[in-house]
Amino acid sequence: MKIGIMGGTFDPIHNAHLIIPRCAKERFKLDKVVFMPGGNPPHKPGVTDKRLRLQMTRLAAGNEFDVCAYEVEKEEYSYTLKTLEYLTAKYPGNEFFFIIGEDSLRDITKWYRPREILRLCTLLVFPRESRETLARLIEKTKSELGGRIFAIDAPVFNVSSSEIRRRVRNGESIDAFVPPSVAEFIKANNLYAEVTALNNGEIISRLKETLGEKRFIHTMGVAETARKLAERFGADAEKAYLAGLLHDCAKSMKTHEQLKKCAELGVELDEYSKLCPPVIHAPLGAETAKREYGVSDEEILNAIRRHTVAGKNMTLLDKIIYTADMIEPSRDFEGVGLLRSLAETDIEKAFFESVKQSILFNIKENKIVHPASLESYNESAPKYKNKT
Ligand code: DND
Repeated sequence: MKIGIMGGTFDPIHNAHLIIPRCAKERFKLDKVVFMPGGNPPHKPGVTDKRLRLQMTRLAAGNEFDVCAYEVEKEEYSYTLKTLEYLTAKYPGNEFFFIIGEDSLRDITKWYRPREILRLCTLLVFPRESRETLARLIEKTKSELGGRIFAIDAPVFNVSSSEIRRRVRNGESIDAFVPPSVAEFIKANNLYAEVTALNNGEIISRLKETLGEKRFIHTMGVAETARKLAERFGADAEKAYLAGLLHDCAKSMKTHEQLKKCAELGVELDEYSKLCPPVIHAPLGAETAKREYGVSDEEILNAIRRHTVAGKNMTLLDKIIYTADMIEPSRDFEGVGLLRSLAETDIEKAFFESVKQSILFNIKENKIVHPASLESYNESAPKYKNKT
């Protein structure tokens, strides 16, 4: 059998994702096409919950296509090579065709072991920019990686998941871009709508009621500063603003209340966090943002989760929230001027110095230094060794 695999994050699935396998099936005489939603895509942090994406994929596929939950059921990163190894072992004697768009092919050299992927399947590629650019890209990729790569001869179909998310956020219709069942699902589950101005307004009113005056002023300062840093350094400014707004949303509770709520909500605390109560509001804040403020974006939730102790492999958004929390206008401590001036031009250095100052402060006060902060410091320190 000739089996097409249509892999994707599908956040959300849209009409191009359906047209592409239809064209591929017809032109390459495939026996069937299976949709493979990615559970934990290595290249896209902060995507919508995998089960919701799987459900949308199933709705869109209807009776026309199969949907395989293999990647969704795994906890590890969804590497295409691993999926193809699984499929070829489980269904021997079949020929596999992996179906992607031109933009995916452009990135494929950065995927996990692309040469081996091309040994296990034929790539079928749908144009995204133009037929001509795709033809050139296919030649270039074949000369770099070898293997069988073919263009699906079809016109460009200009729709993207990010455009759909943008439209939902702005209250615009998505009916022309996704199947009706997917549009209904997005609406029913309130997906992609959390960063609208109205929701931000509601969040601000609620924070005003729950946080004390000083913390509310600090929170607004962090949100505004995070937005500016995101604009300056190329992160998503709306996500930064929302993460800034909610970073301290669980901080007004007393420690015993925070611990009780962590237990109720299943927020796991490591041994150091238990010894160091001021950090608890970060993981609890992420869970509160999710459950009480309706935030589903993992990128935002992670930035909230990591804003007190930092850690290894911080994303740009994580670093922005951490730094904004240190430098927002109402902060006044020795050293804040240096952090503010670094944050004008270099977010990496501003973040590194912020972590360093925080560690030094804790040491000076004989307080526990969470190992995640040290890991974060150690990760960047070699870059700045012997440099002021
Ligand atoms: P995306 O996140 O780009 O999917 O992932 C596509 C596939 O690449 C998935 O199976 C991933 O697991 C795999 N991947 C990516 C990165 C690294 C690795 C694997 C690795 O193993 O290291 P989207 O939901 O955004 O889109 C699905 C597909 O549809 C993509 O190939 C995209 O290019 C294509 N597409 C269009 N093509 C033409 N015109 C349009 C399109 N909209 C989406 N309008």
